[in-house]
Amino acid sequence: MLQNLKPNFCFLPLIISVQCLLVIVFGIDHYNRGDFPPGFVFGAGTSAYQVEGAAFEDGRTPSIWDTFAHAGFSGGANGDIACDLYHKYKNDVQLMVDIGLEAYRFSISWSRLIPGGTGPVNPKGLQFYNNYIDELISHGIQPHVTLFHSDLPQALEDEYGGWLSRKIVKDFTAYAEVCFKEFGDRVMYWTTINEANVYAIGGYDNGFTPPGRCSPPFGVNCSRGNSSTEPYMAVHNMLLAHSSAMKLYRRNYKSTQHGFVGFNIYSMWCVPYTNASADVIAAQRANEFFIGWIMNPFIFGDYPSIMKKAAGKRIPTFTKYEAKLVKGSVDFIGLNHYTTVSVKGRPSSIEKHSKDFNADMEADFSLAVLAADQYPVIPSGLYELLEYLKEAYGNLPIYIQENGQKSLRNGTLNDMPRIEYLHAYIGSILDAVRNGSNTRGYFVWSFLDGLELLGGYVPSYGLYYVDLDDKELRRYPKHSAYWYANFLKGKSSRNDAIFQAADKLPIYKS
Ligand code: IFM
Repeated sequence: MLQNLKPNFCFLPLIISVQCLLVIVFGIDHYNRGDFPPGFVFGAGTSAYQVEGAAFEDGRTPSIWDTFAHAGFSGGANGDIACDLYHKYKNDVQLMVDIGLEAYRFSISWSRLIPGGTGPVNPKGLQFYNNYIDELISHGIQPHVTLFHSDLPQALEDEYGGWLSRKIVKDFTAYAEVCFKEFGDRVMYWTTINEANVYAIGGYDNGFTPPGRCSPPFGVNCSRGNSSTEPYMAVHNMLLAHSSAMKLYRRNYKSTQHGFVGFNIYSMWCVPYTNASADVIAAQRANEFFIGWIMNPFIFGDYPSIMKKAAGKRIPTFTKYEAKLVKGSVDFIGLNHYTTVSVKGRPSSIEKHSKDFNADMEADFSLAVLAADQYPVIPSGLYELLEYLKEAYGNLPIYIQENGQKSLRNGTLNDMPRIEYLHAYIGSILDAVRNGSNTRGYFVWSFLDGLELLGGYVPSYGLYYVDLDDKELRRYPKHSAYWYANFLKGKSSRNDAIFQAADKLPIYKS
């Protein structure tokens, strides 16, 4: 998603830090699965629209992501068929078993389960997710379920503007209740909302992601929206919807199901460009905007004061009731972390008359943003992020729910850079855990090469390559899949583990 943010920063001088361009070797090099504490889980993940396909089958209705893709914004690609996991889930679970995944993170398609967004449950959607969960459980794989991953039912967007309306709180809670009631006997880990912060920026500020709203001069082709207020409103309603679902879970399900409910943040880590105090202050400000926007309400019951000061009346105020509802309403935080960017302070020169999230955030600094085919490998950034969360927010349980290397889908199964990336980042988590971080799990993004919001099927994150030219959509393990399998078997995590030929995975045949 980082590249998705880039255009929004274009009006500022970009300062690409040399640090970003280097692969920084950090932390412990040799470690193995057994070095992690008991209970720490390793898995991989995908989300519904990116892999399921069967978009028009068995009663599913379009989501805002379908609409966005069909309008041509995903490079002309869409998720109509995607990896066809809807029909191939049994084979895919077998591939997970081949790797030795302990847990699997996936999202439920709201409009497959409740086609109207609100109202009757679709029996076929219910059956599919029951089967999928059963298949995982029967193979000893722990399901971690996300309820919302960018795919709001189009019906709710049309009816009342989706996340911009307070009505979403009731409908989201009802949807969550269906999931808790139907699947909660087997699902212990629930994440309500994925990447609320960048969902709001992309969807309502620059308009580059669904539902594609923005206002001039902050986005391109803005035909509707208000970039100055809507991102703040959307996050506010997401926090309220989450907290309402959590309240319901704690009241009606926790005592019998014993599960955990968390919230996910896209957590790019911002570091100062130099040690100069202007840069240090600027980096802190960026982290408050990206991370504090979500964390402060959960821990302190309010937005960071720096944000309130910058946004004034444009950021909603929590009523006493809302603050109480939101504060303490997470059992864990899910982090999607891909890279670190550096931030440079500068004297503020231009007085902006109209402002959006970025103008509020960048009052006096430039954010160096790197759009690259591969994310710069800066594992020290993840370590620092985990330290920061521990110190600033009281060491809540954390799951790294997405971390992985972006490459181009070109058919090659030899993805050594991805192995280096995964090895380095997992090592940095072990460092943080040894230093007291309450991080409890790690999920590679992603299990399969799926649809990307902006790049369609050009970018690739998967442990498995999916041959889109093959009508069977065969999956092929990349070297990173072998590496992860060997790591999970407890073998040395270093490169020599990759080619232990005896452990080669079977090639998938459908
Ligand atoms: O594929 C996406 C995912 O849907 C959300 N987080 C970022 C990933 C990589 O771009």
